[in-house]
Amino acid sequence: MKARLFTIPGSHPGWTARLMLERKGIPYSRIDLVAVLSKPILRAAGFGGVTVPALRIDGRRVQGSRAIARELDRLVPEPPLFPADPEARAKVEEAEAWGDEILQDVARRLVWNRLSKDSGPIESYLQGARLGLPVALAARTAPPIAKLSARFNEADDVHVTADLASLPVMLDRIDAYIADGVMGGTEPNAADLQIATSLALLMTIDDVRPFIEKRPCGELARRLVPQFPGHTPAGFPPQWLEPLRAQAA
Ligand SMILES: N[C@@H](CCC(=O)N[C@@H](CS)C(=O)NCC(=O)O)C(=O)O
Repeated sequence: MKARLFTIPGSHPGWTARLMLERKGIPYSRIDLVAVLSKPILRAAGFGGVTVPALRIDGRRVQGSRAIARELDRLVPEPPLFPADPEARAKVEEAEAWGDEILQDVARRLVWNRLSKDSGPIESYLQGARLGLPVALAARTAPPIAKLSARFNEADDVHVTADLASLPVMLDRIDAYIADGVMGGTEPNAADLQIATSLALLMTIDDVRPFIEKRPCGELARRLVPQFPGHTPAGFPPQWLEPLRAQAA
């Protein structure tokens, strides 16, 4: 089976796809793209959409972390990414969809907001990337890319303040998935791999990591995605973090 994964360094759903391919034992080549520039390249590669992860596998094109999960399960059923029991599967699918549609965006906005104001840390997100040019050189393109990405992803201060205010409830929700056995089993499922990578990205932000790392969800993310790159030093205005502090108190 031939597989080629198109991703962006530090893309959390890109890491979800990588982890799923690795879990299935499918050998693949990886093309790392620069954010924003990725869009025309994906089009030129024949994909219908403009986001990563995008996968060519066995001559087919599959785009989106959830579609990829299902295609991989179809092609290589073992180990499964979804439970066989329909009720258990529905719960995993609900958690996975929430991770994809809600949590992913929060993690993306928080990081792009910080990087659009200080692009220095971008180089740390490029560690291990296969961009076809030296990381230090690629990092020089960072300031305009970070600003455009922040704009495309609505990573403005208003959205990010609201995201930080809603994060305590989101973390409770993930810990509840773990307590209920929807996530956190010995064999990671599609919801584990979807949500853990967003948590891993969130934990690259020094302002946010202390509020996640010791919780069950933080421990799960560390176990499933120990190698996630990137480090953004503290920089959010302290009052934005008040909801997280209040929950931790
Ligand atoms: N929720 C979708 C969307 C993924 C998504 O938005 N990916 C981002 C990177 S994390 C992207 O490709 N952005 C385009 C860009 O940065 O230019 C999925 O899980 O596949």
